[in-house]
Amino acid sequence: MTTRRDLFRLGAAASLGASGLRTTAFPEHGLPPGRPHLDYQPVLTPNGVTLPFRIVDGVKVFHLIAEPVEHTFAPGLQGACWGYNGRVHGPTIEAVEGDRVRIWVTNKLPQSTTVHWHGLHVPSGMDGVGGLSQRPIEPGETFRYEFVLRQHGTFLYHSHHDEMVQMALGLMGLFVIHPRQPEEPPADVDYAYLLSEWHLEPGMRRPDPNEMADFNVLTMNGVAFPATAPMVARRGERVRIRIGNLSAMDHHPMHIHGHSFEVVATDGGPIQETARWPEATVLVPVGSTRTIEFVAENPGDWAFHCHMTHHVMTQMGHGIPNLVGLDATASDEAVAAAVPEFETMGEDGEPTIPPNSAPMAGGKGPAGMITMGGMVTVLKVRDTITTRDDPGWYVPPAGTTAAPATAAELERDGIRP
Ligand SMILES: [Cu+2]
Repeated sequence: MTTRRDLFRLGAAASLGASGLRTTAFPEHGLPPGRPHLDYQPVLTPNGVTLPFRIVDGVKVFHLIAEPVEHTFAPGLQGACWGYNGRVHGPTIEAVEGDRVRIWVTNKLPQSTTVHWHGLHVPSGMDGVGGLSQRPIEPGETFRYEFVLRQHGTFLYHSHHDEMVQMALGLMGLFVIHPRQPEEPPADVDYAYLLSEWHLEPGMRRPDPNEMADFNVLTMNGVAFPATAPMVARRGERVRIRIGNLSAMDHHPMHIHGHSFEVVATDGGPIQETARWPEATVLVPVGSTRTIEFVAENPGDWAFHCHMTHHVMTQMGHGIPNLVGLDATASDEAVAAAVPEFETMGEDGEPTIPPNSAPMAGGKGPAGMITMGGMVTVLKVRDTITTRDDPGWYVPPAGTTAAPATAAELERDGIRP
């Protein structure tokens, strides 16, 4: 007779089997290196790049250089950051399950650093935690990290030494590993984002690592809307979006318009199909990744953004007294004198913007100002596309746009405004 205890044991055995799927035994020298476009469809990192590699004796060789970077968050907003290979964030590392990778890390920062491979099952001494798994990489030194990739999915890399400072300044990137066996169903297009947050006083250039709560520059792949490049999909395509979050203090509920999706994987591995459920928003906690998939079946321009309202604005929306309901025309001058950040949009022009700052919201849209900034991008779904370049604004079919009421319509429906 099968006892309850036996059932638990069977359950335990089954879950061990499932974890076997996540970490596969590969030979120490790895499998033949997976080739882009032949063995996998490369991921697209909007506003970012993929780290090049070379093959040496069957090993995929990469080179990361940690260094100071002059970074542009949005037009007019620059930061004195730290990044990899001249970029914030670092280039996306992309490889295939079973690859043996050798990643050289050169430190051109003014202080010591390490690199941690977040989510990867690596040998302990390759884990990159300063003082725990290795001694730090001193300025001017180059260290070797080498291991076989035993998983597939969306992972991260970041400094794990003086983390508060080094991550606040930008030392992080995405690490995407494709499966050795093709997935079913395959994604037609595969986008990857790394979310982060910064505190940059208007007029200052150095992001403040001491900030704990008030982040005023919210970024996707290091840039704030309207600097974020759109995602582009043909109607009917299966779209994958990989989202990593290495913000200092905030989880981000990422919301898509016009569609719903399933979360198919985390940085812990794939989620079984029977364990998925539909969502239109996915919470991406600090220090995690979430991968979502859906069929782009609704033509149009669709916002994809963090749903925290203070994360869809930039700099100027912070620290301003509550002025809602105030008769602005009567009090502008007094308020502007007391609160330098405040200025009502005048009839005769734009508000003045301090040097090295971005307006708290806004990009020009086809129907006026888009009143969002920060952690926002746009998914553009079209019946036909020829490239993944920005196809411009969607032109809705006649009669499918919200429009002012006519008197006849109001009369017909018995609406008395
Ligand atoms: Cu957010």
